[in-house]
Amino acid sequence: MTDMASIKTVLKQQRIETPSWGYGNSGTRFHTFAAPGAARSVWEKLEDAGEVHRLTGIAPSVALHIPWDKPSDGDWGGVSSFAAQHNVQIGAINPNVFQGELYKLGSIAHPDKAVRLEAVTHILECIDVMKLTGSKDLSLWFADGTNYAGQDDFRSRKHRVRDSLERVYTALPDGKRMLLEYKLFEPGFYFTDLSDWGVALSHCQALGDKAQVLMDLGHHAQTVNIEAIVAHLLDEQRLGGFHFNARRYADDDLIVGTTNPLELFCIFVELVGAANDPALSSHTTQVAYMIDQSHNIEPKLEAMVQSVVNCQEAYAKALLVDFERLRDAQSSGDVLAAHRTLMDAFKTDVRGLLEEVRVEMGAPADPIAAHRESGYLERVTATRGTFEGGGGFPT
Ligand code: PSV
Ligand code: MN
Repeated sequence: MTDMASIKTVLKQQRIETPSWGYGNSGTRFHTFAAPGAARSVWEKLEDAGEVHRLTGIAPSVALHIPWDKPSDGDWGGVSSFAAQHNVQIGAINPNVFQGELYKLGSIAHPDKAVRLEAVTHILECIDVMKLTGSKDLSLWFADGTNYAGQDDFRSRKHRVRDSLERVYTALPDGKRMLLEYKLFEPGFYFTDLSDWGVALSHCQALGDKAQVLMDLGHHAQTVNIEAIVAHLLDEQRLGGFHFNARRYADDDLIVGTTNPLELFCIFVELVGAANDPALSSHTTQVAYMIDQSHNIEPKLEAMVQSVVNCQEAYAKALLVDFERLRDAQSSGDVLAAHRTLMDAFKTDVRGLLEEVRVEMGAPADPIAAHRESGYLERVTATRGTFEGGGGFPT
């Protein structure tokens, strides 16, 4: 796409979902630092998400983690209306089947049927939360895995996972999806039950169309070509969504686009390429773009605004790729012309274009500067103080 008016129109339709847990204090296993003004409750997280949406214009939904975000009175309707008052809606619902003592040996793959049932029951309750909040996506990540060779039987675990997922899938109403997230390692260090995209994909294909794969950028082995996985999942029409973040070493949960901007750009190039393909364009419209980060030392709100802006920049650059020139170079075997065509777009400074897009959408031209000048952090710090405790992940 090279026509600027069309590029602007498409950029205005971009949506990035922010995670409630990114607004609260979070830490490493060494320490959780207390950030002035960090959100302490679901209400404060929704307020902050509303502010990120006001600043960026493209972050109108918030993913919730249950039970971290469960209101004390259990009134989910109240959560939805509070969100609406702050111009955001409830996005993906993330069950938590990894923090209870009972989950030491797993949740849906646990050898004990009673534990598996408890995990499934919690996920079914999360489907009820979806119904009450209007959420469309059930976002599933399992910490299930093992630490030692021989600890448990791989195939039995696979059957337990499949059986549990089938119970959940059956309860999923039409119009709602199950997003299945995979992760190479951690907390299991020998094996994880949903270790990679292939395992997640095979479960999704067996379950049905409402089951889609969720890719978290931090959940692969070093050097894995993530954009190629994106292409494959798109082509299979099974890419449900992303958890955006960045890493250098493991699942670092740093701000997306900071350590490897080229990778993020290449991911968006695959998405734009698929959106231009009539066979895949409708599939690409349902991909959920979510941030999943742990802001340990950085100010939470500014980190979130920066994350959204980084996704916006990567997308804008991907939209600038001259696909006609690229396909010509590819089909004629002109390796370096093809590469340069991509890099031309990657090296383009899109900041001016995005300022125009934001202003036309009624958002500030520079969301970071606007945030710093707004006094929002000072205001919320005056009421929230500096809370010594969790709210994010891990705590
Ligand atoms: C696990 O590392 C993960 O990426 C999953 O998406 C969780 O839902 C999220 O972190 C927060 O615990
Ligand atoms: Mn994730």
